[in-house]
Amino acid sequence: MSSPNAHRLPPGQYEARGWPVLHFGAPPAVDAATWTVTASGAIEHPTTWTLEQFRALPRTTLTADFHCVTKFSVFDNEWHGVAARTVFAELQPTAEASHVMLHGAEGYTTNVPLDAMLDDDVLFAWRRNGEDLTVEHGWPLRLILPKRYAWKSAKWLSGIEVMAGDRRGFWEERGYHNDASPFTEERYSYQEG
Ligand SMILES: Nc1nc2c(c(=O)[nH]1)N[C@H]1C(S)=C(S)[C@@H](COP(=O)(O)O)O[C@H]1N2
Ligand SMILES: [Mo]
Repeated sequence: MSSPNAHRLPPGQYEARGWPVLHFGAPPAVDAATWTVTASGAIEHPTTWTLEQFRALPRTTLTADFHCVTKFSVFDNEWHGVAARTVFAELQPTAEASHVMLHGAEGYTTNVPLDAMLDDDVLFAWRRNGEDLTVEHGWPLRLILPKRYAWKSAKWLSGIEVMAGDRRGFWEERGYHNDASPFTEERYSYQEG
């Protein structure tokens, strides 16, 4: 039987009921009052924000699908946060900037090309469907990068490192595809050309 969402389900994925939780290791202890996000590297304006400062940036709400490489997809999530374009307009990447390493708590990292970060559906979010994220889903701040498998959507975001060149993150070093498009099933690094 085909679901009404079959036409936008990437190959090999299924539509999940609810919203599964998935991460490596245990979620960190989160104290929102002392949480900071630090932007560094190939940018004109290195910045450390408290959460309060980050949330004072212009906010946006957008609806997007979520695709995990373990094959579950979650449709029509309404995310609320700050658009990545807004953040990078503040940071002013230098001419050499080409990629971004997102740092989550506990040493998690994932790499994304800068131009993919500047797509109009990318945001740093703390709410979904009108509710604050739970810690297990990445509170107090996570990336949402809808056009890539969800391991790129780092939870518990603590750092935005703009790089002059590419470097592989946690899963990208452990056999996952560097580009991670669900629509062309870029799951594993042995598929890289
Ligand atoms: N910091 C951090 N972020 C992470 C992960 C992780 O292990 N640590 N796992 C990723 C993976 S593989 C997926 S599928 C999504 C899952 O997000 P969810 O638990 O909100 O569904 O978080 C991603 N972000
Ligand atoms: Mo995942």
